[in-house]
Amino acid sequence: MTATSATTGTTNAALQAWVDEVAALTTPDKVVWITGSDEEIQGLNDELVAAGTFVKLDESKKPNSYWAASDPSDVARVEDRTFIASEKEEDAGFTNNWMAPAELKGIMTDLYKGCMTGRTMYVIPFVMGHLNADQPMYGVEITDSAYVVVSMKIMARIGEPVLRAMEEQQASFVKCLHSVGYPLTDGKADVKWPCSDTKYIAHFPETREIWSYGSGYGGNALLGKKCYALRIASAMARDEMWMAEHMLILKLTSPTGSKHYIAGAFPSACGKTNLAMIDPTLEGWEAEMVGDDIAWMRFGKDGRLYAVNPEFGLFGVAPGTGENTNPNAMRTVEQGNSIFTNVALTDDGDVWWEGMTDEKPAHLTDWKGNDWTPESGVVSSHPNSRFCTPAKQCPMMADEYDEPNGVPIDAILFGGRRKTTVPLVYETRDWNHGVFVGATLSSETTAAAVGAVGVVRRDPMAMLPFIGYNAGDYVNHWLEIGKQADAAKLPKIYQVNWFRRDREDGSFLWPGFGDNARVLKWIIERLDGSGEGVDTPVGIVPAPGALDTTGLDMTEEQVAKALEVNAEEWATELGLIEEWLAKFGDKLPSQMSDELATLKANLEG
Ligand code: GTP
Ligand code: SPV
Ligand code: MN
Repeated sequence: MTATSATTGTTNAALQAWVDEVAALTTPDKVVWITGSDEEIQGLNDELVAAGTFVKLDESKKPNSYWAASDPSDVARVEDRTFIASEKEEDAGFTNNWMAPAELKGIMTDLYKGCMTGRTMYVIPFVMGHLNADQPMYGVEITDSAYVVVSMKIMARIGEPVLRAMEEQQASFVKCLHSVGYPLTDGKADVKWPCSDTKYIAHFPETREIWSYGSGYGGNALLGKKCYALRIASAMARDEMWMAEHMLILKLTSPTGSKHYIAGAFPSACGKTNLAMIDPTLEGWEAEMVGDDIAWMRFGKDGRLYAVNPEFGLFGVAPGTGENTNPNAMRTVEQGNSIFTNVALTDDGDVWWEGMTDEKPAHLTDWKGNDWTPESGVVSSHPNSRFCTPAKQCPMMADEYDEPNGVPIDAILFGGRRKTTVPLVYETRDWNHGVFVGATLSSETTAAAVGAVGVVRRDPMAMLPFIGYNAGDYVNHWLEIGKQADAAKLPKIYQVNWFRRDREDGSFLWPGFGDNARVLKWIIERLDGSGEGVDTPVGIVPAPGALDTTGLDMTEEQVAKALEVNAEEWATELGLIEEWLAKFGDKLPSQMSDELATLKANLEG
């Protein structure tokens, strides 16, 4: 295909050449350069409605919003189909699937041949982070999915202004190629959610390229997010001494007006969006969101770590989001301009999911398109159903979100879902101890990725599925970051666990959500030097009475249970940690062996 069959083109020569090359390979009917204008996006939404992919929601309930149901096989990230194709296998490491780049490109080139037949090829220029950043982080996604285009419009800064800047700077960019893998050969009719049984989510870290095939689901298809902003960016960050992390960014203002910025790394579907949008139950505390999923952190001139949220939208887990748990998310999606995927549709043109309201609607269309009633005996919404909504619509978005240099981070939280063992909160002794706690972080698996749910696995820094290189080198990079600044300027590191259960009745020991502000308050008091803590073998936990439980319906004994460091549980944990660290082989930084020895001695002591 030549540039003349495109609706427009670009004076960025490298980009034009790549677009021509992909069009020649994938043979779309036409090429459309996405400008990002409202009219253009409206046109695509209308096309998606006509194709049956979208159902438009009632304007009076959710203005300018759409419901989509995916193919039931295409509902989450596919970790076993995700590849880090570095030149050397060792550079992908034991946590990643690896294939030689030439071999993988060979296989995928065959798949891409003619894969856009009968379709439109969209070219989406985008920037992760701010267009006026010191070093704007450009990408271009080529896709044959209109669903991807309208989702990218929400999730990233895209279109005309980005392309013009790329042209002025003749900027380099991350090449992101995506196809749903469903060519309409010989006039074959389209389906509501085209995808393929053959899926590849491929990353080429050395050449900064992403090739995705066969899935339309968020993390597999919106390539600016996990593929670029975490996997490729983590490799860039290693080379350039910064950090690309799976973290929320939260601003907290205390009743006396002191401001703190906290970053938190929790695995997928383990509470980042909820903490980023927290509605504190403590009088006088104000929370504002800076980011809910990804943080890029760089050292500022003052030697502190500054974090920016490179995204433009929120791609949040729907189930469990409701007035009682996350009112700020409800306020965000109510304004409309959103896409809801794999939730249930109400009879009056709105959406519903488990946990939105206590009372269940009498009738729904479930995510599989079936009639649903409270007696159906199945959930109405897929556990990984998602809302895709503009970040700026969140009523508690911090002004600092627009600050290209980001916010200085005071504390980093590592968290996960653990029924046992891990206390509600503890403080690490220093940066290296914090890195050890991050490197050995664990969580029960969730529906955010295809596979078993509820199985405890190690998830270093909540980045297991997102580290774009060798995990040993990644842990070492964290240690190197720690050497770049005075200890006093580095964030303090904490572990938290909102998900611990009562051993007797299996209920959550901690109410979570807005009450997590009580834990944040203790952390801030520790930063200010006023919070009281007691030493345990694993770290410092709040002293009895140090956690503000005013107005909380919990006995002292229950609080103690949530904070307990249980010797038996930790003996088991130590064995699991040792097994995990052994997998790093000679890539395990010696500091981690030292920390392990300290933990062992503390537990035995
Ligand atoms: P990704 O977008 O997949 O990276 O997930 P996330 O880390 O942003 O997770 P999210 O905040 O969407 O939470 C996932 C699920 O955990 C939701 O169903 C929440 O209701 C639930 N959850 C979040 N915070 C808490 C909490 O403090 N306590 C309990 N019990 N559940 C929580
Ligand atoms: C996650 O799985 O961690 C998500 C959703 O945030 S996705 O972007 O689809 O990966
Ligand atoms: Mn995530």
